[in-house]
Amino acid sequence: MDNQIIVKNSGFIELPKIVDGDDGTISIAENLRHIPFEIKRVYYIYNLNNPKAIRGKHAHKQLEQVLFCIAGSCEIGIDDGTTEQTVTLDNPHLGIYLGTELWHTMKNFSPGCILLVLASDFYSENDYLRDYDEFKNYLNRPKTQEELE
Ligand code: T46
Repeated sequence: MDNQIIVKNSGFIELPKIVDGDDGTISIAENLRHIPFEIKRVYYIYNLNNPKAIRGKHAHKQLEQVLFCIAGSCEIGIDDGTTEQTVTLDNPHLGIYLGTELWHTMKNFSPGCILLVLASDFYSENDYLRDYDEFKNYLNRPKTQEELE
């Protein structure tokens, strides 16, 4: 895994873990303690049987999320419009925070990969930027006074 994330609005999230030897490990994610927002939605992506699958390919205007690969591994590509980076997720207690306005992709899923996502809001298609040019235009939009403060 890359040691450092340089793309803006993003970063690693390391959850505490309680290791019970060969009897298992517990990782814990609490609202506003380990996760930097109120969790309103949880979803998970699995049955990734197509090794060439590339998911994501969009950005969010307002939504914040944390992604954990709780089984197997995958790669997360992130792009803030200026800087791009690819991060490998291969440890259930190490996640990646994706803030607003980040183009992201998920790919190179290992067999049995399960991606768990904690999200700051309910699903809304209006929050998606699903076209890369639309994403770039959104980044370059004139900012409101509220956004500038
Ligand atoms: C994201 C990455 C990390 C819903 O109806 N409700 C939901 O909560 C979600 C997550 C999806 N959907 C529907 C919308 C589409 O018709 O499920 C379908 C597939 O969604 P999408 O193509 O956006 O899936 P991914 O894997 O490309 O992206 C998902 C999240 O949608 C997205 O917010 O950031 O995981």
